[in-house]
Amino acid sequence: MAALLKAVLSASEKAAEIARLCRDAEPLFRLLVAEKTGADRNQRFSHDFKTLADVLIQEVIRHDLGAKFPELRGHIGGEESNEFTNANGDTVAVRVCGTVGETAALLGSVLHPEREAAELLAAAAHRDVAVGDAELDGVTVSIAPGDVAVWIDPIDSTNEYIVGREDVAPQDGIAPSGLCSALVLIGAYERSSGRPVLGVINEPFHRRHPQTRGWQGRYHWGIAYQGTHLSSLSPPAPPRPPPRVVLSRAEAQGVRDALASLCGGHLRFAAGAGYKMLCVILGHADAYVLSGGSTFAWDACAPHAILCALGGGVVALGDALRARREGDTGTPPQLTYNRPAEGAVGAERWANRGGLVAYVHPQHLEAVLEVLAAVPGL
Ligand code: 2IP
Ligand code: CA
Ligand code: CA
Repeated sequence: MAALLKAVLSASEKAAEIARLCRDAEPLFRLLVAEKTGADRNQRFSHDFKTLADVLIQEVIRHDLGAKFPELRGHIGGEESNEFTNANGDTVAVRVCGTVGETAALLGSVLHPEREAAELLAAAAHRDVAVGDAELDGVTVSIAPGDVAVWIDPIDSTNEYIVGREDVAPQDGIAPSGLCSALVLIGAYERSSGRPVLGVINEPFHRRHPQTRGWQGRYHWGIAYQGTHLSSLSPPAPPRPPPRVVLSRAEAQGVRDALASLCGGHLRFAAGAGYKMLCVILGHADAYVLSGGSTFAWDACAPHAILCALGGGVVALGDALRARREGDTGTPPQLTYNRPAEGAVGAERWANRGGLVAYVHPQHLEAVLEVLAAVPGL
């Protein structure tokens, strides 16, 4: 398992490098800005540049993990489809090729005439990124890569990534929006049960180096496998009521009102599904509630594994409320990651349809479910 963890961390670091490169290297940043301002947008290719960055990052992670663990090939899924249509109307499958030159040529066929941009991206895709983290040598849990599958969200909170605001002050540790909520999420789940077992969250834009002003990232990981719970984070502080809850700005009014009455002044709003779960992981919030189906397996798998490693989890809100109303007093069902939703097509197959609650302390989960059970229509 340590080998798998190291490989996932290295892949997340390479992904973070590419995400930073797209904001730092002028030929790439120009394309991002064109997208943000709408200037020249979608003129060159039928997808936006943001999507190309996402697709490339996902393919780099898929390539690197598959190269190290052939048993994982065919079991690495992600948010993005890798098919692009270029200006000539040809369909190009974005992938990491055998050499940097071949990858540059392939990306060039999508990005034409932006040759420099294609070369910069190809070089980053082929760069070796090693993780020198001595702590990992002590991780001895072993799990066969052939027993797990992977979900990737190459960049979560893409809107914040594009807009790129750096001046949003955090409130009690939670940034309401901004570049810091753009994250790389890589989660592994057990193929047979669908339970999350390993998660990595990489924050490419954690902070600016005080002297060089260059971006410094950081990562967090967790393993919850067959009774072993390990994490890069310190154990959570004991629970203190009332729970501090973080929500999407798009959350339904009835849910907001119910939770506001539960947590008084402690209701917070933030961008990014992954970032809100990270806020719970880091202890800035006690729960993240989402009543709708606007997150997907790739949003939740990695944070969920880390939450499980810390003694918490992510429950399926709709199922939990149904069971509760039927008088079931058992442990609410956790989200799982191996079964598509019946009757759904496309990305919707992997939507967390009934919403979710992410938490560390079961007491906080219980308090949240109790008030939500009284919300009509939920
Ligand atoms: C999105 C992103 C959004 C989130 C949405 C996710 O993923 O995290 O910010 O909405 O649920 O699916 P909100 O910010 O309202 O929580 P992506 O950026 O990868 O599309
Ligand atoms: Ca996402
Ligand atoms: Ca994404």
